[in-house]
Amino acid sequence: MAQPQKAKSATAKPTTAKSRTTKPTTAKAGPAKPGKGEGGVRVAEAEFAAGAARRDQVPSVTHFEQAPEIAFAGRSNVGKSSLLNMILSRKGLARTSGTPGCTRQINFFDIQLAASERFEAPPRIVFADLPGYGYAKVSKSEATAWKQLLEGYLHERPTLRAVVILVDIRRGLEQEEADLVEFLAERPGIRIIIAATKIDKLSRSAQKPALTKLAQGPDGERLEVVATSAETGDGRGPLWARILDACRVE
Ligand SMILES: Nc1nc2c(ncn2[C@@H]2O[C@H](COP(=O)(O)OP(=O)(O)O)[C@@H](O)[C@H]2O)c(=O)[nH]1
Ligand SMILES: [Mg+2]
Repeated sequence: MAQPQKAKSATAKPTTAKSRTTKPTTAKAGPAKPGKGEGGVRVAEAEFAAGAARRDQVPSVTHFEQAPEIAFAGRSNVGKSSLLNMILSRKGLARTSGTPGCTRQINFFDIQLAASERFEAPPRIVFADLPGYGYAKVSKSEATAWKQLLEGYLHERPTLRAVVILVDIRRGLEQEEADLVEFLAERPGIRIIIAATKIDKLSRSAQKPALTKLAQGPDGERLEVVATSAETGDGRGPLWARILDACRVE
């Protein structure tokens, strides 16, 4: 992992998010769309770092040198693994359609970003893949244990900057997601990003009203929504832009 050196020069430079529109694009983007600005985020390294099924297994933030952390939450089958692979430009890093048994833990991914002149990005970032909350057919004691793990993590993780809540564009925000939004409202320092998944399943004309509806939070507040498709690569740039923006705020 020799990447952080290279990335240092990018953080030292006083680049702002705005400058990206004026610079010529050179970096290649992820799987599908080259796009502009953060669409060109290049993931130099991404590796599975740890899995935590219990509180005491959660790696300490010093293990990641206090790197900003972004968590991903969503019910099973929403397309979480596919989206993680898409934005990381890695095919099999997060397992798609894995057995539920594999996802009942928080999985931490250690990510090194390549430096870019077009946007400011931390050299290192951690993604936490949260297990599906609430839905799986498990025993009550098991469900309680997950809830404690999840809520403890969300409450106490000092480096957590944002939670990306994945919602299938065809289903919209349901009770479980609304509960999570409300839970997170208690920690205003943590950004909430709604990622609408599988937008390729709807026609363009049907996407717009569905997205507008999604932006309506449980208490009538506006939520930040990004439309994504792991199938086409749509939304990679906008999602990275929000993630990097959340990383910039201390
Ligand atoms: N059409 C379409 N299918 C998707 C998309 N993302 C995921 N899927 C499919 O949805 C299913 C569940 O995806 P997966 O990533 O395993 O969901 P997870 O359980 O939330 O991790 C798989 O069959 C994927 O191929 C997408 O953007 N478009
Ligand atoms: Mg999965």
